Amino acid sequence: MTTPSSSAPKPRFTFGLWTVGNPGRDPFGDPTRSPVDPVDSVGLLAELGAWGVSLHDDDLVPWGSSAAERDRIVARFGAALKEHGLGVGMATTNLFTHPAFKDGAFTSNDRGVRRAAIGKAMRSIDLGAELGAEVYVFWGGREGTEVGVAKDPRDALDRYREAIDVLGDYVDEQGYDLRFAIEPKPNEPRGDLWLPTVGHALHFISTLARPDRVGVNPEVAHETMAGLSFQHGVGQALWAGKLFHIDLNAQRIGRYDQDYRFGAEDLKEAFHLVRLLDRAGYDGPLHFDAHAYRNADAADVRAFAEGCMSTYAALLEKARHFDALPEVQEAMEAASVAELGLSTTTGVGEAAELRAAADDLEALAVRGYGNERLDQLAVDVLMGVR
Ligand code: GLT
Ligand code: MN
Ligand code: MN
Repeated sequence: MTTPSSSAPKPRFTFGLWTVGNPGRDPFGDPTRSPVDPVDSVGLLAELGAWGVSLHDDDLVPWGSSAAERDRIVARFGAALKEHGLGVGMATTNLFTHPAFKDGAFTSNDRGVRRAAIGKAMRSIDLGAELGAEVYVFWGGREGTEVGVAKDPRDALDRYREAIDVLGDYVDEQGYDLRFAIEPKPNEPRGDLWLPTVGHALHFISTLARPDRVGVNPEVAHETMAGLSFQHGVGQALWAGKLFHIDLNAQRIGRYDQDYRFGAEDLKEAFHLVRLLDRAGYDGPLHFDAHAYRNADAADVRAFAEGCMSTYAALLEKARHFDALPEVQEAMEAASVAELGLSTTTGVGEAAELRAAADDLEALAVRGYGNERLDQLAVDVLMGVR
């Protein structure tokens, strides 16, 4: 098997404080694990070889803390990051736990809630900037509805855009070096969420006052819940220059948001994803937004975190091995994979030739594309038999 070239940058693996610190609560049952001190999560992640962490404001500073408590907690956490040499990949705001956000945050029907949500995001942006976060994520946890007549989708999108624009102004005014990334999700916890997929989010971004500042944070589980190919969603984000961050986990189609350990489901799609990110030269944080099974104890949480990273690293090796195999190169040739990268037309004065080209259809129908062989080669590599 080929080894990755030593010049390739080391993957920057990150974990949310809410992932390795996940207490194993679900809608039907109480926590199965004890709360984890964020400073202990920093120590664990450093020990396991992660590059950094990510956090919601409330993961670090419990809501309701006084200003003095906040400063003490943030200083202690910052010192732990420094001590262990960990970075902060992204920061975000919890706009979904507090009961005031029950009808949404930036898109609540109550203007007072919307203003409070923007204010909470401002404080949280200050925290992210203070900790040196690269990216600020907007996951619209409760931005949606169950009742079709309760909200006009056009008004909701106006308010969503207004919030992101106002927060962009705030980042500029404060002089922070922070990019935004919108995280789409089709449903859960609301019946339907606004910006349900990568495609919806990409269009929304094009309507913002500062589209350059804003990209997407696609999550494996969320696109898969919608039955979509994650590779294709990420591919379109890369194509648009908008892959600012990524949430890695595993999910089966048609289920609730499972957030399993990366690679725990659909290894083949995970292989496609890792191969795409590698070929595209994505060098942003590789963020595991996943949690251990509810029956995991502390030792198993460790196994969970190690598994996320080791599976990614193994798939990266498999992807590079796959592309280096002579039989794969032959099969790619037979499938005309590189030909899709060539322009179809010369762009000028070809209408007559193009019209005539339609006469070739019968002859063109004869060829095969060798996709069975090509796909089997990927399966062989994944199974380790080639
Ligand atoms: C929550 C959600 C995730 C988001 C996090 C950021 S919080 O766990 O399920 O997909 O990325 O707000
Ligand atoms: Mn996520
Ligand atoms: Mn999820």
